[in-house]
Amino acid sequence: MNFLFVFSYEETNISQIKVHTPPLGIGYMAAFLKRRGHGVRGVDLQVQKRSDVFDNLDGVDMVGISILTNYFEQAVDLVAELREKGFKGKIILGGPHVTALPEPSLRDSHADFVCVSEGEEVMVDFAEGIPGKEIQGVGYLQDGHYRSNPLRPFSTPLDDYPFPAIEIFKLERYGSYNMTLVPPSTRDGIIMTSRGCPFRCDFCYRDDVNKRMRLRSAENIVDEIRQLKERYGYRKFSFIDDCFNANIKQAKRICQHIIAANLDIIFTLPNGMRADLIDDELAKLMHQAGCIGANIGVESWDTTVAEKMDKRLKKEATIQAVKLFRKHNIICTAYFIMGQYWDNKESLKRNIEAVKELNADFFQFTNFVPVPGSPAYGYLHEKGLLDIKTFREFSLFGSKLLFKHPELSEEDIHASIRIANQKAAFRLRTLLVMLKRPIILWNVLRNFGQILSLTKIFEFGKAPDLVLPSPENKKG
Ligand code: B12
Repeated sequence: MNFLFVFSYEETNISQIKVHTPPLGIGYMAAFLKRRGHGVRGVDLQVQKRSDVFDNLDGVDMVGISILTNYFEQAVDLVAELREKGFKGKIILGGPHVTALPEPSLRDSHADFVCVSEGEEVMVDFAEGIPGKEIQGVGYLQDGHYRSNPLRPFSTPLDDYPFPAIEIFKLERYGSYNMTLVPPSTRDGIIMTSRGCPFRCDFCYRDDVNKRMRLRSAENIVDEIRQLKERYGYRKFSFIDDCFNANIKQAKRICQHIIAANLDIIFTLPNGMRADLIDDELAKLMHQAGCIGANIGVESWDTTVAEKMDKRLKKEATIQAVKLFRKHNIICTAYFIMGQYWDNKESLKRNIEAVKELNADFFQFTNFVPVPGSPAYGYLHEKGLLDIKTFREFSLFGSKLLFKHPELSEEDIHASIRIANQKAAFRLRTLLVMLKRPIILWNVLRNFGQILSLTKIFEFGKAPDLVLPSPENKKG
């Protein structure tokens, strides 16, 4: 059979981070199908034109569309256009948004099938000619009724997965996952060393099928790095795990194997590491293995809010993590969410104060987005508090309040993000980091426009009357 996979994406006027990496989800499904001799093409709308989809339809039996929430409406339009242009094959949707909202995704899109959770074995079943109605993990409509087949437990060890078939994408069009730390021409090799996450932060999407975290062996990961280096010349890598150091022993093992294999690479960890699972040995091994940048998900500096969002991170551990990364020459960015359901003016003010108290190299303060599939989305939905006109507004860097906040206005949150980013930008630390790594200064100047629209640091509006935490509350 012949398959065409499309990664749904569109540029909108809502500020969005312009990082594009080859979609590994499609890469893995393609590898599974190619290994069994099926034909697979890929069109990634992050870096390709919509017309490329229609130029690649000849002889295709099935189109699979991969969807993040922001790009759901775009995918719905694409299904309609495929039908209008007479595509007679089957259309299946998948990806985080669809796994979170399978029935509405199917009904709103008029696709033939939806895939809940991971699609490798689902697509192989389709390729082997098994009717969709009998495939585990598939949802479909029967006489207008939504039917979802039992979910597929994960049996195949990740080490037995073929490496993602990223060759189906236009690899020369992708850049680096990290816009600041490396020269602009850098292209990243993208690797996922594990699947799933043992933590349960309420703002994070998770595919509840794989509650258990699954790890690859360090040998298998080193083999993939070596192959990506030899085949595509990658020297800079991004490990995009949900939580690279959820298992600190595993994280050390991976670094030890990279060092032992003499791979001579550099890498970054763009998706927040767990700050309380970093010790001196791990930071040292990460540096020796080639790590130049690691980000930590702090999210809130207010103990009550951090507890309510199930982040459960002690401030001391976070401060220690920043110190260890500095000691071992690893640039650290701390992520904070502003405008969580639990936030109030005092907690927002605390997050702003974290700039001084934590003093990480960089900070990223973003808008709270209740993504479908996250506990927060479920909670707000249940309480009828969601205020969603279009999923297109689901940008971390947008400023739309996507639910009725009990205490804060859109302006409170927008202004607190602006002030926090201003405080973070105009610090001695920022200057010292740039002097130590001039490439960062060069990249900031080169991406100045985008950084301004993302951080709003040069917007000088009225400061929201954020109440200062009273001294007795300082302890919080
Ligand atoms: C890499 C990544 C990015 C990259 C690029 C996207 C890409 N290339 O995939 C970048 C940095 C650009 C990115 C950005 C964003 N991201 Co992001 N990102 C990820 C990350 C860390 C890894 C994705 C990945 O490769 N996973 C590994 C593969 C194996 O899994 P997968 O992609 O889910 O695919 C499997 C299944 O979903 C399924 N499947 C997927 N597609 C399809 C299609 C078909 C037809 C079928 C049958 C099955 C199927 O089978 C696949 C194989 O098992 C995930 C977290 C995660 N763990 O997945 C977040 C994640 C996907 N991102 C998320 C979000 C919200 C965003 C943003 C929209 C944030 C924002 N609001 O601004 C932005 C969008 C901006 C943009 N530029 O697009 C959310 C999505 C939640 C949701 N409900 O949509 C996630 C899940 C993070 C989270 N935990 O909340 N992201």
